[in-house]
Amino acid sequence: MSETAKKIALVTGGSSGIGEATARALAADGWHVIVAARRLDRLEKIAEEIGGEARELDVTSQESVDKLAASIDHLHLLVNNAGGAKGLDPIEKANIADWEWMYETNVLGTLRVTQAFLDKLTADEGHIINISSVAGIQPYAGGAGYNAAKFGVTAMNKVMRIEFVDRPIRITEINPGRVKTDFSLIRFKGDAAKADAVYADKLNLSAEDIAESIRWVAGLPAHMNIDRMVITPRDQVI
Ligand code: 8X3
Repeated sequence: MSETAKKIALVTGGSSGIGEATARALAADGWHVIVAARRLDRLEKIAEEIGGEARELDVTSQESVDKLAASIDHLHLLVNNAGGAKGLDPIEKANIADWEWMYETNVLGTLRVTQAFLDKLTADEGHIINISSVAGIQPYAGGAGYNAAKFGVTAMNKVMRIEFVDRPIRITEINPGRVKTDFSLIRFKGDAAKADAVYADKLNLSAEDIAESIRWVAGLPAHMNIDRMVITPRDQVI
C-alpha cells in the first residue's frame, strides 16, 4: 500500500507501554501511525522503526493539542491512550496534586484530543478507541483518584457512543487489568521496589497483549462497534 493510501492512526502516550505496542501492532497491519507523547526522542526512534511519524504532545496543554491537530489533515483512528496513575493513598490522605494530574491526563486529555480531531474523524468515517482500565469499573482501596479518573473516561466513552451515534464513527473502550509496564513505576513515583511488588508472583499481561486486542477491534468492518473490552490476566478477577 502506498503511504497516501494508508489509513492514518494517531496513538497518544505512544512513547512506551501500551501506546508503543499499539503503534507497532497497527503499523504491522498497514496503518500509517503517528505516535504522540512528550518524549520526542523515544517517539522518533519508534516512528523510524515502524515507518510512521513522531509528534510532541502534552495532552494537558490545549495549545499542544491544537498544534498537533493543525498539522494532521486526515485521521481514521484515534487511540486515546495517554494517562496513568499517581499515588495509592487512601482518601483520608489523598494528594490533591496527584488527583489533578490524573484528571488532567486521563479525562481532560481524552476530551481535548477527541474534540480537536472530531470533525476529521467524522469526515474520514473513523474510530475512537479510549483506553480506560479495570479501575474504571472496579473501585479499590487507595485507588480513588485513579478510579475517579478512569470512571470518568468510561463515562465519557458511553456519552460519546450516545452523542456520536449519528456520525459514522465507532467508539470503543478498552479496560486493561494488570499489565506489566511502567504504569506502577509512575504511580509510585520511581520507587522500583513498590512497582515490582505489584507484578511479583502473578500472571501479568504485556503491553503487546493489549495491543493485539486494539488491532483486532480497529480491523473490524465499519458497521461493527465493540463497545467495551475488559482484559485481565487469568489470576485477576474484578
Ligand atoms: C491499571 C489496572 O489492574 O493494574 O490500569 O490496577 S490495574
